[in-house]
Amino acid sequence: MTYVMSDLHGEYQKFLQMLELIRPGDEDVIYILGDIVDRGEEPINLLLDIMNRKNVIPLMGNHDFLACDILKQLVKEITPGTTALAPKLMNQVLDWMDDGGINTMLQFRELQPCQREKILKFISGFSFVEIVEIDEKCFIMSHAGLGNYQKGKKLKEYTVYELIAARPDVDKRCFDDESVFIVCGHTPTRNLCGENRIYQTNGNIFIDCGAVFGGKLGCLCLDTMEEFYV
Ligand SMILES: [Mn+2]
Repeated sequence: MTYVMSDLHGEYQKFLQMLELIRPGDEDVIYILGDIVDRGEEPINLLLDIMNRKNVIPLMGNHDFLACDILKQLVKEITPGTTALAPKLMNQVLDWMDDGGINTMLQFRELQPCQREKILKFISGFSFVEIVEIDEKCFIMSHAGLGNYQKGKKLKEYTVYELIAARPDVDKRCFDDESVFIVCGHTPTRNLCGENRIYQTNGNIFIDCGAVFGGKLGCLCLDTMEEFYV
């Protein structure tokens, strides 16, 4: 079976509860469509856990991208002789803190240098788009969907912004072929349909059910289209 979830945002306990519920076997694959870090309680424990699971495939979210970029700079900048950060980096750090980065930064700081390096390398390797074909269906997955969608535009032509940070047009059907679906997180479904549940419309499947915002962690099985919530 192939499962998808997204926007875990440090909700490590909910992730473990979801695994209890779906009980994936060695043959099963779980895609996490980005935003593993920031906002929630245990972003680094969650990353360390995911790193050691062979059947979990993480994709890049805007929070993961930003955290990785800033942490790489901080690791380089903060040496025993550092007394102040460059203003540009300082502003980036402050914006990140405003956007829920505090736990990610503090917990990252507790790690040994080799673990830090391993985590940054791990996040840097997240892919931006994955395509899965199951039976007659094709699922195109990314954190934010296909922003500024245009017919005929190749997947590799989408910018990082369009794949991890754009907001969706829920009324737009992108592919005429009704067996093709775009699966994404990033925008909580409560903002799209008024409820914390997986929302399907016009060939788009939105799966961010607001786990870190008092909603739920949702998970969709792409083989059966069964929905799971914790
Ligand atoms: Mn996001």
